[in-house]
Amino acid sequence: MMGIDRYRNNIKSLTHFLFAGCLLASVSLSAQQTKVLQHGAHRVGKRTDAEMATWRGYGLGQFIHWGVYSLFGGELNGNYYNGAAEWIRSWKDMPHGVYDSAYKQFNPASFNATQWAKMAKQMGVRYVTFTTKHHDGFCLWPSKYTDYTIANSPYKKDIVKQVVDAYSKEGIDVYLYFSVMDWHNPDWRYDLKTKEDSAAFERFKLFTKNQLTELLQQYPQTKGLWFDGTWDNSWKKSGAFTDTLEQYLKTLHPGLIIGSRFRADEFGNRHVDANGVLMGDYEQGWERKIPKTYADVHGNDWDCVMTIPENGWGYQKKWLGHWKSTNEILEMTAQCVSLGGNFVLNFGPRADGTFRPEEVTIAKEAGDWMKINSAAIYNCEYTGWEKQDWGYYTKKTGENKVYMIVFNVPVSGSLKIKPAKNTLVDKAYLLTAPGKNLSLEKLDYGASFIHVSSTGYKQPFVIVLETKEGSEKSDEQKAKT
Ligand code: 16Z
Repeated sequence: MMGIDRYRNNIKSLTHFLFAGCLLASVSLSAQQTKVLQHGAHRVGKRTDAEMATWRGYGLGQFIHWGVYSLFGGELNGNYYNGAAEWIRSWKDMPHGVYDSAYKQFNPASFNATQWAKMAKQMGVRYVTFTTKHHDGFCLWPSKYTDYTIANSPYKKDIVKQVVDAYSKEGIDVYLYFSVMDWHNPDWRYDLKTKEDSAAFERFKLFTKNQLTELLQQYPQTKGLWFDGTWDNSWKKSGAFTDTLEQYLKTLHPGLIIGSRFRADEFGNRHVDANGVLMGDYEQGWERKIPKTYADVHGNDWDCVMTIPENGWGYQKKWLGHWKSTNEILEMTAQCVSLGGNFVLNFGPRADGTFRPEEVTIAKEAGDWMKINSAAIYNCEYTGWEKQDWGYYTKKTGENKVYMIVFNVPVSGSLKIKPAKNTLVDKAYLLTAPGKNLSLEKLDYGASFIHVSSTGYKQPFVIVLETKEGSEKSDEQKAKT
């Protein structure tokens, strides 16, 4: 999806934009290769407002998948579904009648939103994305536009409200996951092939707009919406509608953050429009994968959503295959932040409202690390320094401070640093020992070594580099080649 062509297109559009001097309804206006779009991107480059700056600084987030699928945990009558547990309704062995009436047993006796929020707070996450409605169509809030909601389960109480309130109280920003694709609504269509399809989908679009309006009105603390299930032809053919709806939602809720997965342009392009420009406030394509280099993110804001097991988001009784260790998760967090993104870790609570022990342990261990090291994660950005093998650099936004998050100490114990041009390292010290400067051994080409013990580490550690502007007096012999 994110090839070099798109990168070139981005540059091209940006150039056009700069020459055009002002931004009208469509972004780029000249040249044969650039299309005039009514429903393409309405902005080139990152958002510059305070809400988006907050989003950019989060560093670490939590995702929660919870719903009717959690009752099954990937199992039906002793047999295990091979796919992701939250997709079990689509299993050939699953009678729809069985799945669609299972909500009558959804009664999470041990659900305690305050405990969830406290666990997330302890872990150090600064935003949460919560499933209000997954593909099965079951609403965890009492929507007045369908009967298939929590209000008609034995539990009855509004779960979305409890989550929004409890997390907000802990100071964690709340984002609502919403699947457009809805297997329960008879008006949902994968494609629009007949007049009847189009008529049904018109009703579905109104239903979607109503539900989203309802969510924003009932949970005004919401900072953004995380859309899913927007990849089918029916939605791709509704570019104008998706654009109008996005603008309407933002009018209703100024500052609202919506990723690139929501809408399509009038040609059915998703994420990026026909001119290669991102549609949405951040790139939402980094799902279970992380960019390797800064060039890969094309100058966009982005976050990576990640599962602990290999795949699967909802509760799965039998967690087969590899599941990530806390150190792997910390490394992914550091990698994302070093490339200017956020890292969002998914949790799939059981149907009774409790978290499995593996998730509790990871949250606890990650939180213990964050308590000591979060300075290198929060409000940090890409440094522009050449990546080294020991780990990841992050830079405190607006400050002359670079963090080295060290994961791999070489057998020599020598950590190489090579600042960007015009930057010098003034001081280096362990984040845990600010008064005690580490010595920097100067090398050629503006590089230095910091020497540390080569063994004995159980977790990544952080070295702070205080930087200043300037360049080394160049008396070194450059190689003649
Ligand atoms: C491979 O096709 C997929 C994979 C995952 C289609 C949808 C998804 C859903 C998951 O159920 C989960 O909600 C994830 C965030 N989403 C993209």
